[in-house]
Amino acid sequence: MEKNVIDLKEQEIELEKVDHSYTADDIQVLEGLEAVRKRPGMYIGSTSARGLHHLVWEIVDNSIDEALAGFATDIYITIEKGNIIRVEDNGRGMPVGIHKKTGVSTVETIFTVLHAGGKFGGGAYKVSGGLHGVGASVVNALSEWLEVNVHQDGKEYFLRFENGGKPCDALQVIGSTDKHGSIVRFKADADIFKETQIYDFDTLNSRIRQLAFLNKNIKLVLSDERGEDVKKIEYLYEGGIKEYVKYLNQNKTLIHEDIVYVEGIENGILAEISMQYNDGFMPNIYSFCNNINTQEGGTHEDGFRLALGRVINNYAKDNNMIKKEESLLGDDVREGLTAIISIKHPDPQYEGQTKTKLGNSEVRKIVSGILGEQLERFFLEHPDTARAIVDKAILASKARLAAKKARELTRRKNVLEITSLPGKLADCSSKDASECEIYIVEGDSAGGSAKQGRNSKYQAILPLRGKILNVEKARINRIFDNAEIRSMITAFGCGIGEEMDVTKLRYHKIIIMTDADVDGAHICTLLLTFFYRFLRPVIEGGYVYIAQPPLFKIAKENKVTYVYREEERDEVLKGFGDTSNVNIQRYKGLGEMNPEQLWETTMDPEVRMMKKVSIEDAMDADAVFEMLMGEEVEPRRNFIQENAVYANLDI
Ligand code: TSJ
Repeated sequence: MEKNVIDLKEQEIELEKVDHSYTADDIQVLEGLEAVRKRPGMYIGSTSARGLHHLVWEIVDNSIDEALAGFATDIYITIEKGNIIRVEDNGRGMPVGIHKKTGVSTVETIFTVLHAGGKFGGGAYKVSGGLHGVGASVVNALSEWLEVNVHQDGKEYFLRFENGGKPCDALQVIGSTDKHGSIVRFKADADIFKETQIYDFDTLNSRIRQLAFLNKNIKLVLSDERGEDVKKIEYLYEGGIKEYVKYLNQNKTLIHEDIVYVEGIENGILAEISMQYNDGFMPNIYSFCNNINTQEGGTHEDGFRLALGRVINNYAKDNNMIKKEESLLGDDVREGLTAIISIKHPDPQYEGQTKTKLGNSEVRKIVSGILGEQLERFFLEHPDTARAIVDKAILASKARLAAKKARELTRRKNVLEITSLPGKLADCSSKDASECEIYIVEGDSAGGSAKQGRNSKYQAILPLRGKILNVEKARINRIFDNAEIRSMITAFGCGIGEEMDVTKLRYHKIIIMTDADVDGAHICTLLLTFFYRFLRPVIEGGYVYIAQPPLFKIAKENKVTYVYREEERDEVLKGFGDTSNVNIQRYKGLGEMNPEQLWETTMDPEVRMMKKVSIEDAMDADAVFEMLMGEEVEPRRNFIQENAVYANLDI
């Protein structure tokens, strides 16, 4: 493979709006950052927890670029006490010289001129300044303070900004050093991030692990210094996306051992593909461009599908596994396939509703060429694997025809049933979907309490018996035969899969309420997997929540406090002072709560805690359970859980 060395001779920053007189520059610069503070959403999407975490990625991406350019190997990301973020790399260090057009140091320019970072350096695969990449100056603008240290040529430089990005001084030499690299520390501005300034360890951890998978041989270290015990996780994947596929398939039964990995570079576009089949039926195909998950697919995915279909059909025909006139369809060859397609492109064009569809047309042929040629060779070298894959596709094609009939039957049945809601459902009286909620409750006894405790005007209850079908492991006809799934579909009223219409959804909050134990967590996973596979717009629309029942009830005399986290329990106890006649009750299941308690703790919109499920979270549902726990917490409780209730469970 060619080494991706960026030509970095071009040191000049292209400034978009900067005048050549320095006084005028200063005004322009201030106006730039002021604009960011006035309308932060325009630059980072939102000022919610999501926007807050975006600041971290904006900085980390710059260090990734330095590593992709071949100059840094290690990146440290630390959450310091007080929710201060520190990002450190061992690259060349940001340029310290005076910048021609601004008359101040390049370091200062990077942090005070909008988009300066994105335009910086020429050439290859910059992941910073990408899809949402807005540059380091935006982070500076939205920080209470930000500090930069540069280690370069024996000297250590320092610069601090305050009050939304104003430099406190010029860049200074503060000492000597034998290291090289860049360090940025910042504190997000509470005036901007009003909702929360607390970083979620799991959110940072999942993305950092993903970045490590996508960029092989870069060491990424995440530390959390906020708690009493420092948490530290180190990632370095020599195999890159090959290890990503292994990770995604870790709990699956494989139909072949060796993981396919191919790579190639053409016209400055680097393409890597890795894949392996499991015995499941759902495809798990994720594509990326410059480390961004292209959720709407695009030309790299098209190229992948093209080559995959062609190579498998050719092999099947050449080896007389199917007749010359037959062919396996795309759905057949993708059944049970886990694949990562990752390209690095110097000038990506994004399209689609969410701008996550790769549009560059030259990519289609490049990816299909690289995969086509190398997969064909892989099949010749691994005939057992090739046969296992083709056999699976042939089975899928037979099942497809059977399933089509079954689906037609079910569809007709659904039409009949739609007039009568499932018997187990206790519906609400309101018909205004925007105020209606449906609780999917584990077990009849908890379902009973929920029915009695609810506000029947806008809260519906659907109890589920036992475990629902794992849709990852079942063919389509069995999915529609499952009683629990059928009652959900009928209750929701919006159909399913290709025929679904989210505007017909009868409840704008679908709330999963399961016990805070391993079984409950498992049911929750199964439900989310089902939603992800068949009701994706419902997750995308933000309609799905996970209820958070309390773990403990602490009572002293007639004062009662409900506690939702282990750590919180000790705080509450301290608050009680004398603990002699304190009664601590650990809730094991929802069934232990009477209807009033269930309402008070878990269902009353004024006090309950819920986690909103995001599509990213649902993505590798059964691979990492913690990821299913969303970032947003409802409603007006002024603390955010740092760890999900279930996060420490071993599933
Ligand atoms: F920009 C930033 F603040 F977000 C940031 C940049 C934050 C962190 C933690 C690191 C970096 C960064 C930038 N790491 N490495 C670099 N490299 C350069 O800026 C650099 C250095 C030298 C040359 C050259 O041509 O000599 C070019 C570049 C882009």
